[in-house]
Amino acid sequence: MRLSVVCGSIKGVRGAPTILHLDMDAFYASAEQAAKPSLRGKPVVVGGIGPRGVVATASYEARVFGVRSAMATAQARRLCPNAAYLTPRFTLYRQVSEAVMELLGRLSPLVEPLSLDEAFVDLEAGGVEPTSAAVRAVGEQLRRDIRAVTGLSGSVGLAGSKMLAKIASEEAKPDGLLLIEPGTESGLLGPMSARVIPGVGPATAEALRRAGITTVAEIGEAGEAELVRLLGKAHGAGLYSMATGHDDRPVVAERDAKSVSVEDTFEEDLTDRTRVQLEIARLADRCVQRLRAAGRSGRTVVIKVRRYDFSTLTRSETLRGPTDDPGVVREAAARLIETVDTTAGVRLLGVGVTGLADYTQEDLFAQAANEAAEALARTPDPEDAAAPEATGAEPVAERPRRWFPGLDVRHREYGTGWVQGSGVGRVTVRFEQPWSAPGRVRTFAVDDPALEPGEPLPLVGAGDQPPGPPAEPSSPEDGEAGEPALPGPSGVGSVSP
Ligand code: TTP
Ligand code: MG
Ligand code: MG
Repeated sequence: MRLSVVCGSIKGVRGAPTILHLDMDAFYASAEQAAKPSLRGKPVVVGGIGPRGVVATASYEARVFGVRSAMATAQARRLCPNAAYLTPRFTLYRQVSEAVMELLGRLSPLVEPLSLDEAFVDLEAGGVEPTSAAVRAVGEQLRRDIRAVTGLSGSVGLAGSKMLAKIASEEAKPDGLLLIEPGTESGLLGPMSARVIPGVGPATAEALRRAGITTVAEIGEAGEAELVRLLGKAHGAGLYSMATGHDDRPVVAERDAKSVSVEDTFEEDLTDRTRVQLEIARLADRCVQRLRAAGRSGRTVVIKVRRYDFSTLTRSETLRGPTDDPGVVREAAARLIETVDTTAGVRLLGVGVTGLADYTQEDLFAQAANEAAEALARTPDPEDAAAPEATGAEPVAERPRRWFPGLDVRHREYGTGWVQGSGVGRVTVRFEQPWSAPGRVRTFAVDDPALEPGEPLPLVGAGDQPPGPPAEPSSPEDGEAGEPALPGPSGVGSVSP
């Protein structure tokens, strides 16, 4: 059996390619190259720089050497020893992300961010004429606007469904646009790896491969019954319908999100039970902060635990009614973590609330019962700067200043620059700005009083801004090192549908 297609078009897909998917190219690394003229055109790796660090992303120049997201930084260093290894600067990435999302918001009221660098936009809801020519023009203009406002490139996919639009932007990378003309979907998709279908991870791909299925076309040809037999009812049926293009998932604006979650990866595995409980309580509080910020409440509390061996599990508990009470969420999360064996070590913990509602049915009994516990458990400072974070940049608040590579600095005499490296009591700084020519390097003692942490400089629109002498001093706590969870494609620290 072939794909369920007539003349190559697919059911469950719009007649016009009015769903736009944008994804920024090598996002963190491109932002670093835009900020640091000496790194343009060179391999750059952004991520945890500690011994247990993991690569967040690599510039396309570093990818040539095989460096990839989620790879151990130690392995990346072996593959590409000459790359610049930089600590993430989330403040900057968030600023760029906000500017990009603002541009998307001008196209349509229906914008669904998936991560800092990625979103779906429903152009039809934005009143764009549903023709290929019109949506292509909007996509090209968007790419120019993003370049002008942020200095960075993003790739755009345009298609009649979310799945196809995302595949299109991936195909268009880097710095491109691909529009999938209605009617050509199955021809394009058929030969692609089954892995392009959402929900086909390594395990599913392996199960399919053992049954001789490696391409999207072969999923369609296998038929629904065979897929259900291989993968179970829900997964098999869902996969079959995606692979045959039945993807009518709507673009959902952020306010309609179905869950809120936060998570933290720890630089060192947690083995101490009390510490695990404390971190879960902290995450529950942060999760509720996000929930409240979104004006929502939820009924199901979920925890996520990734163990030392990367095995990941979730546990959930559904309450009698929706809540946004930190005590209730913290209690549920505490009960859930009790059911998980963490003795061998925990890499990552997460807390989420799903089943969101716009209102709160106050659970007065639970609230009363939890008041005392809440008072006990409340940490003096919920934004505790000692909270671990995802990248290997360790907290600096209570220790002597450490100069992580990539971070901004100001020197009383030489102005603004960034840390190129440090060790044996010395720190090397390159003095350059986003708008300057590649700058010179100078070395200082780590405790040089003329040197202090700086702020990210704007990437564009500051051409006439002189590097200037330092203004007011900023404390290390303002830097990236105390940032919370890394927002990423996995929904880390994000509001996700
Ligand atoms: P991606 O969009 O997946 O990757 P990218 O933008 O770096 O490169 P591409 O051109 O292929 O889109 O992720 C966006 C950012 O999210 C990325 O720059 C860094 C961060 N990230 C992580 O921190 N960890 C990860 O495992 C991944 C995949 C991304
Ligand atoms: Mg990207
Ligand atoms: Mg992305």
